[in-house]
Formats: sequence, structure tokens, C-alpha cells
Amino acid sequence: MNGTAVARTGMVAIVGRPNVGKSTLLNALVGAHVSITARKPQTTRTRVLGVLTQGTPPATTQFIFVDTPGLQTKARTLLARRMNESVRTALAGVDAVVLVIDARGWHPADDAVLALLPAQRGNVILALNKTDTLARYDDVLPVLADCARRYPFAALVPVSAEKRRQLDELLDEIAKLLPPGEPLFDADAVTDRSLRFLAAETIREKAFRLLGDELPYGIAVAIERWQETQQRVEIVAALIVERESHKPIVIGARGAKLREIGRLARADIETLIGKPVVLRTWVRVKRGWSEDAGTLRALGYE
Ligand SMILES: Nc1nc2c(ncn2[C@@H]2O[C@H](COP(=O)(O)OP(=O)(O)OP(=O)(O)O)[C@@H](O)[C@H]2O)c(=O)[nH]1
Ligand SMILES: [Mg+2]
Repeated sequence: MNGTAVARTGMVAIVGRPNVGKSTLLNALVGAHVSITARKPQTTRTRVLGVLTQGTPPATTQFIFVDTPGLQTKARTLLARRMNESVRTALAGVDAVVLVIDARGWHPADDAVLALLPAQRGNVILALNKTDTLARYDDVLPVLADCARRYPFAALVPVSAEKRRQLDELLDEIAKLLPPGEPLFDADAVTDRSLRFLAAETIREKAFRLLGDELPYGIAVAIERWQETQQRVEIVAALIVERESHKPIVIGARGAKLREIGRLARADIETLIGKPVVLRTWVRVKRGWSEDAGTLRALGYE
């Protein structure tokens, strides 16, 4: 046995205000689409684990990333309060924290996230994301200087989650903070979430992306039937909306919208599961679902 080969394993929380690219970063780091993303804020609703294992035994490094909802300053519904609670829970007991901000500069809403971080713990890394949107890469330099004054970050790493830039540098910095320990997940695992949950989230992602601006926040997806045979999986999923008046919007003219959501989701779910999928979707009205603890639990939003 090589005495210097030590396995490292650790939990890493990814936190930040809404829409800075936390889920895109998680997916890029683990190399799989485990957490849904959209141009709109408040896409992520609950804690999602993404797992990356590097190296060969016994010298493996296992990163267990926890993607969290964007911290909301105005948490009006029970769902919103649960989302903020899941950020706080994720921060407790992790080995490292990646705070994600937009590389264009510090935003007042970043202060609220910073306030949740333990002072002087030395295990918080700042990821300045979306560097691809800067006119010149050097524009990030004054932002780095400004951020370094705000908190004693263990490292500050400019990245582009979307273009997969400087992710190895970020992983190297995180790895330094992971404690010795045997891996908790199989080397090829990418998440702890069930295929059922990932399928429901995939459908919600398509609805988020295809529907107009206000409606998506009132949508949830429930898997009502999941029947798997050797050849294929049959799934029935309900898109739950808050109001009767939302139903025709989700369905679209002659069902065109719902069909498109289903078509895009089915393709992704097939990739996820690795066999043909028959997906049937329908729309159900459930008033006040985002205030109902039982419904939130049933949907997997802890
Ligand atoms: N140009 C650019 N866009 C990015 C990058 N990373 C993420 N985005 C985009 O930013 C938007 C938000 O990304 P998400 O990953 O859903 O952001 P989030 O922080 O998880 O958002 P919430 O879950 O709502 O808090 C999406 O449209 C992404 O495609 C990046 O590196 N560059
Ligand atoms: Mg997200």
C-alpha cells in the first residue's frame, strides 16, 4: 500500500442569490444535468446533491456538492420560507462553501447570503461566475479586489459555468478543504435524487423555460404513475397550477404548449433513464399548493 495515498471526501454547499448560475455550476462540475436551470430566478426549490469522484482508489477525492435555492429576501409563501431554510440547513455541517456571485460585480442581495456564512471559518470559496459575459476578462480584477475586502475567502476563482472555464482551478481549491475520508457514494454516482424526482424536475424545467414570466413560480410537477418494464418506462405526470385561469396558458392553443413541454422533457428523461419513455402530461388545479406542507413534502420539497 502506498502510505501517501489518502482518500478525501467532503460536502460542499453551493450558495448565492437567485439566478447567479449555481445549478449550472453544479451540473458543469459533476458533468451531468442533475439540477434544473432556467433564465428566470427561483428555479431551484430544494437541496439537490451532485457527486463527483476523481482519482482511483485508494487516492480518491469525492466532492458531494449541495445545490441550494437562491436566497430570497422576500420569502412570502411557505415554499419560499422552506427554500431559505434549506439554504441554512445546507450550510450547517459542510466542509466547504462555494459562494457564487455574478462576475460583473457585488450585488446588494449578495450581502444577505454573506450574512449567513460563519465569520472567519476559512472554508468559503468565492466563485465569480459568468466571466464569459465580460467585455474583457481583466474587468474581473477590480471585482476580485472589492470582494477580497468583504470577507476572508479561502480563494477567489473567476469561472464560466456555461462555457466550463476554470472549473479545474475551482475544483483544486475546493479539494484543499476536503477532509480525509472514504467515499460515501459509488464512483459513478452523480446524485442522491431518485429518477422519479429528476423526471419531475425535468418537466418543471421545460415549463419554466417555455411559459411566460409570472406563471412558472406557481407550477409544480407530480409524478402520478411510473411503470417500468425491461423495454420502457411509462410516466404520467400532472402539472399543478394555482388557478383555473392558469390551465389554458399551460395547455396552450390546441394543447400545443403542453405537447412541447412533454416533447422536450421526454427526450431528456430518456437520456436520464437510458430507455424509451412514454410520457403523458396533464394539468391539475390545486389552489394554494405552495402553502400546503403536505403537498410540498409529497413533491420532494422537504
Ligand atoms: N453567460 C452565462 N450564463 C450563465 C452562466 N452560468 C449560468 N448562466 C445562466 O444563468 C441563468 C441562471 O442559471 P441557474 O443555474 O438556473 O441559476 P441559479 O443560481 O441556480 O438560479 P436559482 O436556482 O433560481 O437560484 C441561466 O439562464 C443560465 O444559463 C455562465 O457561466 N455564463
Ligand atoms: Mg438553481
